[in-house]
Amino acid sequence: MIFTTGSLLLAAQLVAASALPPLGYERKLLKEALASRDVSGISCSDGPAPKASAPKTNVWAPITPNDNRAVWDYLYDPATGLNLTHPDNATASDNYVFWIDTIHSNKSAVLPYIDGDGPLPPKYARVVIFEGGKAEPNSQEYMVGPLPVSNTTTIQPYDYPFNGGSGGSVPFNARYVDSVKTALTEPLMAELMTNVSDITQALFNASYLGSSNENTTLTSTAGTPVSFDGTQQFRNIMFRLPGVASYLTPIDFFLLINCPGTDPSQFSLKGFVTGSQFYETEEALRTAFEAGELAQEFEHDTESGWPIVDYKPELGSRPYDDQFAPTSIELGGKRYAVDAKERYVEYMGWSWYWSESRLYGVTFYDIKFKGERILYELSMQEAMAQYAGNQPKAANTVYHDTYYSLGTDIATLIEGFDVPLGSSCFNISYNELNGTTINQDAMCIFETDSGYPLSRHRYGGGNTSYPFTSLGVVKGSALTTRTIATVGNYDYMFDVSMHVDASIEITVRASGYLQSSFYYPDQGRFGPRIQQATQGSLHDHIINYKADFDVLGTSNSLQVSELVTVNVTQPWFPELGSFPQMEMNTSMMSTEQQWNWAPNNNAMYVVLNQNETNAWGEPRGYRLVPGRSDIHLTILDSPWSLKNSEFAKSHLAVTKQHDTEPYSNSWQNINLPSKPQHDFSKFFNDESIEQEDLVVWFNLGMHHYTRSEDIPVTLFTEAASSIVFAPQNFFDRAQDGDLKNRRWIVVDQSTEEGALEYEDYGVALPQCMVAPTEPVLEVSPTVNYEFEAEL
Ligand SMILES: *[C@@H]1O[C@H](CO)[C@@H](O)[C@H](O)[C@H]1NC(C)=O
Ligand SMILES: *[C@@H]1O[C@H](CO)[C@@H](O)[C@H](O)[C@H]1NC(C)=O
Ligand SMILES: *[C@@H]1O[C@H](CO)[C@@H](O)[C@H](O)[C@H]1NC(C)=O
Ligand SMILES: *[C@@H]1O[C@H](CO)[C@@H](O)[C@H](O)[C@H]1NC(C)=O
Ligand SMILES: *[C@@H]1O[C@H](CO)[C@@H](O)[C@H](O)[C@H]1NC(C)=O
Ligand SMILES: *[C@@H]1O[C@H](CO)[C@@H](O)[C@H](O)[C@H]1NC(C)=O
Ligand SMILES: *[C@@H]1O[C@H](CO)[C@@H](O)[C@H](O)[C@H]1NC(C)=O
Ligand SMILES: *[C@@H]1O[C@H](CO)[C@@H](O)[C@H](O)[C@H]1NC(C)=O
Ligand SMILES: *[C@@H]1O[C@H](CO)[C@@H](O)[C@H](O)[C@H]1NC(C)=O
Ligand SMILES: *[C@@H]1O[C@H](CO)[C@@H](O)[C@H](O)[C@H]1NC(C)=O
Ligand SMILES: *[C@@H]1O[C@H](CO)[C@@H](O)[C@H](O)[C@H]1NC(C)=O
Ligand SMILES: *[C@@H]1O[C@H](CO)[C@@H](O)[C@H](O)[C@H]1NC(C)=O
Ligand SMILES: [Cu+2]
Repeated sequence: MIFTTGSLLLAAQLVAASALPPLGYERKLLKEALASRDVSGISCSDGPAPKASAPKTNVWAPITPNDNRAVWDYLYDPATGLNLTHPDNATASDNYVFWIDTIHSNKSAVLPYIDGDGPLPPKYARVVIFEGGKAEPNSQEYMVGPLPVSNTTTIQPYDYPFNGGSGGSVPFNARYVDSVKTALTEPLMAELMTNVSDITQALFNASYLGSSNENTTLTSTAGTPVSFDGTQQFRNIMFRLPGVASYLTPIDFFLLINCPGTDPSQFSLKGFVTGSQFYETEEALRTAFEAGELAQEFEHDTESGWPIVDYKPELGSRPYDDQFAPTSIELGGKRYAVDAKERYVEYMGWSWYWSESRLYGVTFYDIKFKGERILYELSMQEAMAQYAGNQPKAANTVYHDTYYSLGTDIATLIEGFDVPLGSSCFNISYNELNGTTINQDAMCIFETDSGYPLSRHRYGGGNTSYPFTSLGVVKGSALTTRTIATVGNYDYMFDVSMHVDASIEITVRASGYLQSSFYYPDQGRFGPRIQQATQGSLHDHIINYKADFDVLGTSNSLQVSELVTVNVTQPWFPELGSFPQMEMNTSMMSTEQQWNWAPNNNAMYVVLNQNETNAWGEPRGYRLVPGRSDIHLTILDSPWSLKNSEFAKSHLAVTKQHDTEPYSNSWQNINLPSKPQHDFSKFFNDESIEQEDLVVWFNLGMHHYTRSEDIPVTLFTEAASSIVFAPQNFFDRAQDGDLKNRRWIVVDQSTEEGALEYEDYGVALPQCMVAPTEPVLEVSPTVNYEFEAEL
């Protein structure tokens, strides 16, 4: 059977393609495949989603490309007095724009607009200017608006979202290490490594002579943090064999330098590390080398192609694997409607808006079910990773991926593989200088079968007083919005799924290359050997999210129902005397706090509105249901993640919503562990959270216990984490009764032939999936099957 020819063609082409395609290759294939798609009535899933019409303008939308260009020109107009240099020509001692994004709109300005006839809130650009030209060089964030640029537009420091004491300002030593700063450190690095190239050549048959030297045979990498409090800057540089998978072929050689400020003459060597020894000078290293103390026992296999994600025939073959694997297809056509212009979706009672940004990727707003608001905002806030190891790179590495503008790394999804055939895909854009870069088809929306029925029950049987067997079963389906951000080595897959029973599931998965270590036989405590000369480095992933609940308005409380064991006596069990039973100890959390899931899940957490009750008088709410791998950071007092990563240190947190607290982290916080620009723990100042506007912050993630199956890349099946928000007395009953995708079957067993009633509510398997040239598939669910056995 042929479903969507173009997609299958695309799939086949991609499987055939080996190695890493040049940038834009998938996009080209996708275009060609879509253009050649045979749409002659073969597939029910052809055709775009029906058009929805958003009730309001999307107030969270990213600033437009025109606004970006106008802001750029406005900033670069000498009249502003910003004294900016174009980035192409900038040195560390110049002022230049680093990036432009969109300012988070104040909720206090948005609600009157979306819920009433308040004015459309003004739009502002978020601008980062690297100000090396100042007497005290720094990086400063600004808000520029209102937009579009007019004579009322102003530029003001964007200070209010950051609580560390310096607002939107970050000291020069802690700002993002861009190509300008890297260029300053490169000469020292090249000279130091050239001076020891005879040693690296002898030990590793490779050397680093400078990034652009034709004879350089090593790549270098240095992570974050590069500073503790902005008064110093260092780089702990690891060297690797080059290639597509250089992350997996590090060598046992590290260069540590100090490089504070803008003046390279102040930069210096801190030392070299190899064989788990620290050499403060070239001389010390050379002495050890000449004494024969630096022999290398293991060597990377650079020949056999093991690190590449292509077909590996040496693993054998599996029966039937030459057939196309089962796939999810929207046979009856799409069951959701989209307003692409306003970034608005409607699905089975749900509605929401989305936006996108350079820092946070795709974010969700005004999530309603059957017209009632559940969440005002749902957004990923930070993707963090912290490593461990007895070598300077692993021991030092903490990543906050907003630092790398995670939203710019969200690229084209491959239909049929990354997302089901026929998914609705949308471009994701970001601003770069005065232009806007489009990542085509980088966010996809698709509905899938849940893989299990939503609900079912079979009742009766036998020839008794109820001589029938009845069975009701409801189909489970969900609409998922998916993006994948490839931030350097890792591919993070972000899913938000709206289920038809009014629950929301948020899932993050990780694949891609491990940041690995050279293999040290005596250091299995940091992970196993996973290749000839590679050790998988132990690390944590913590993905922080913001869930601004508005359960029927902004007056919400957080109810805790703890399971407790109590001794009871019951007069009808005199023989037991006192015996233990469980019951719920229910209370409202009174103040803002960070807390963890209860051991054995012995507590239920519900965000509810005490003033809104269902038909049974119960307060209407949404429960936080733990999913898979709900963890927090293991180390709570590491010098590398001391006070800049407080968001990662508990499973959950709840705060009162403030316009001045839109983010849990700051994207440049990573380089300020002991003097944070923004300290999440300061959110918790004992404000009351009873019938207030609440924000729940939660972490997903994984303790990455590395394994040889992380070669070539980590597998999404295991590296996954999730949470569910499920209605808890929000309705009067389950939200499955009104779904017609169900069957109701009754067999009358009082008669010999077992007369059958089979109700499909008019929703049958469509016939149009069959290609005209293929034999017609006989499926007609409304006929009376002979039911002989029990159902
Ligand atoms: C960079 O500087 C050169 C020399 O001053 C100048 O000609 C050029 O226009 C500048 N480039 C940009 C993008 O401003
Ligand atoms: C403007 O910036 C340059 C560096 O790009 C600096 O040398 C100069 O002093 C600055 N001018 C003023 C007026 O601040
Ligand atoms: C948001 O609210 C804060 C606090 O009232 C205010 O300082 C800021 O200017 C507002 N931001 C925008 C974008 O309107
Ligand atoms: C701003 O521009 C508008 C129209 O473009 C004009 O009417 C108004 O006088 C201007 N205001 C100022 C302060 O220049
Ligand atoms: C590199 O070696 C040369 C020659 O020995 C020496 O003069 C120079 O100081 C060394 N460079 C560094 C950065 O140590
Ligand atoms: C050393 O590396 C070169 C390429 O840089 C390679 O041609 C040569 O075979 C290598 N030697 C050994 C002994 O591996
Ligand atoms: C690279 O090595 C070759 C062969 O040793 C040499 O001729 C050439 O000058 C080297 N290039 C550089 C930039 O050092
Ligand atoms: C962006 O700036 C460059 C100069 O740096 C200019 O050549 C180009 O036309 C500008 N693009 C737009 C869309 O304004
Ligand atoms: C998506 O991006 C492609 C390529 O840049 C462009 O041709 C297309 O018009 C964009 N689609 C929308 C809906 O903007
Ligand atoms: C229940 O009674 C048992 C036996 O007297 C006692 O050990 C236990 O502590 C009691 N548990 C509670 C929760 O009171
Ligand atoms: C919520 O309920 C309390 C007590 O029943 C009442 O005092 C309060 O006015 C109500 N608030 C709202 C916003 O309805
Ligand atoms: C149930 O009872 C009816 C009437 O007594 C009988 O005809 C029938 O065969 C029985 N059915 C089964 C499944 O035993
Ligand atoms: Cu990992």
